[in-house]
Amino acid sequence: MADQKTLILVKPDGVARGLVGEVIARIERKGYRLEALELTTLERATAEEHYAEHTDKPFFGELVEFITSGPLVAMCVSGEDAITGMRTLMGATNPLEATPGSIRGDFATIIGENIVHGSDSPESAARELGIFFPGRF
Ligand code: IDP
Ligand code: MG
Repeated sequence: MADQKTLILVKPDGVARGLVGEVIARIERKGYRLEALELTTLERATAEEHYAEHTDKPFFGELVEFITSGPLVAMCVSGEDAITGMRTLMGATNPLEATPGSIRGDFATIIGENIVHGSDSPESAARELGIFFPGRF
């Protein structure tokens, strides 16, 4: 058990569909805390840095296109085992496999537009929080 901080994004599809409040409500209801929150539209270079691990994937181009297509909400979320806990709250990457009751299971149908991002490890969380909230966490 550990108090952790993680980067959560409500991606442009979630913002466009008016799901920001819904996602935040689930995070708060679960018992996690908001440490920082910002509405922002990513520059291409920032998006490429954020998704650097996927540079060689065939879907990298559309991924960067999509994440820069409109405003997103970036948050630092904290709590006990918040990194893994938020991944559970989000559901599987592919909404087809995401359990009903999870954010992706309840609100998404396709993998490219799956509403939320959450860091997948302490190393990713530190790196990603440094991109979105430099010098703060
Ligand atoms: P994650 O968001 O659950 O951590 P990752 O494997 O890190 O999943 O992929 C990053 C994002 O890239 C996913 O959330 C999804 O939107 C998109 N993605 C992943 N795999 C595919 C794919 O095969 N086709 C299109 N988009 C994908
Ligand atoms: Mg990931």
